[in-house]
Amino acid sequence: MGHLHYLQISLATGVLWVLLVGGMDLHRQEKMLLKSLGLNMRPSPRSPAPVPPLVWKMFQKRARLSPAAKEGKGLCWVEEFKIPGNIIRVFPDQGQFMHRDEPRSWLCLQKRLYFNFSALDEGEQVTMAQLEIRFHHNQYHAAKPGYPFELTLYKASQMALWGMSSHAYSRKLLAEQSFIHLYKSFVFNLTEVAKGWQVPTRNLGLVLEIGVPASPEQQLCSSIDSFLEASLLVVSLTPKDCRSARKRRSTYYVPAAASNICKPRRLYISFSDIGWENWIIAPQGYLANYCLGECPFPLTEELNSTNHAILQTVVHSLDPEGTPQPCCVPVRLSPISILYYDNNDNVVLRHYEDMVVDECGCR
Ligand SMILES: *[C@@H]1O[C@H](CO)[C@@H](O)[C@H](O)[C@H]1NC(C)=O
Ligand SMILES: *[C@@H]1O[C@H](CO)[C@@H](O)[C@H](O)[C@H]1NC(C)=O
Ligand SMILES: CC(=O)N[C@H]1CO[C@H](CO)[C@@H](O)[C@@H]1O
Repeated sequence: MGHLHYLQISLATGVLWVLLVGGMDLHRQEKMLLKSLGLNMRPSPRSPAPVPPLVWKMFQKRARLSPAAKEGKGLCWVEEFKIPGNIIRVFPDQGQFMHRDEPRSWLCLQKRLYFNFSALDEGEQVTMAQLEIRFHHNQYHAAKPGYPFELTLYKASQMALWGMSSHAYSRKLLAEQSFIHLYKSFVFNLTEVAKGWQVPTRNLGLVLEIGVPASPEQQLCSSIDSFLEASLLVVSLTPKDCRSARKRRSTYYVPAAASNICKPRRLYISFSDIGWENWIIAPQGYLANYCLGECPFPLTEELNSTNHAILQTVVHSLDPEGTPQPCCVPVRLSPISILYYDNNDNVVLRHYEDMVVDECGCR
């Protein structure tokens, strides 16, 4: 049997053992790791939407942050919107077009917008939600000057039963906007509305209407619905993963000569090696490192030991058979950000604590 090699990653939710080489129950290990990442199973994206450019930019900016910047407000603060948050999700719209059975001929389209919030954990606090409505078509203009499109957005507050007309359930006006050109994209602040959607029964989505009220005929509409796309960008905060002002020690200086001594070693974890490349968008892997080395007697200051570890080395030096040396373990870890698709094909940018070993010590 080969040599077993374990990497210990302690995440905010607990301590996990990831099996790198060897024959343990990989499936169970993977489940534990996924759970600590907030997922109940390994996502397998079916029709994932492309990552919005804004989210890419946010990821790249976070990847470039220095360790010191990450430790400050760093990864639990969204500088782009100046709000707290460690998880950024983009929910694709899952609503259906509605049947227009009323004689409002100027109405071009009526659509339900629905964003499935089941991916949000109980402990998460929504700090921002922004709806974006885009039109792919960039040529189309309202047929005649003086006939602008009118976009109206409602919050649905009672279930619309199949076949009911749009007025058979209650809805609350959220926003109105008129526009001439279809190539514009519109952004609406839905923070307050989305906060209520964490209770699934209260999330009945939105109703979007677009029409040309000034015109009596419908031909001005063209096929506006075929190039409509909506998504909701939601920022949330899990306070347990954002303990502020965590005490961290200065970087561990490792003398080059003492190669046998406990210190961080390079370990690059590639997500494709663990079969996660189809749902983790970026990074493809990262430098996780691990701790390895001896904790010999006498323990020097650089090894940053506990009093207990110092006493243990003393006892070990007297009785090497009966008492082992202290262990070389991570004493300082730093976070990374991961961009991935979750089980609902949402794009998620999330901050994870304690993913990289920066410093080792004898414990
Ligand atoms: C939301 O997503 C969850 C998990 O994928 C699913 O079980 C649930 O049925 C969805 N809800 C709606 C209303 O589509
Ligand atoms: C969005 O709305 C929330 C709550 O109404 C408000 O606190 C916040 O400042 C708004 N954000 C922007 C960018 O306008
Ligand atoms: C080398 C090293 O990291 N030393 C640290 C050990 O711990 C003390 C007290 O926590 C720090 O002041 C040292 O910098």
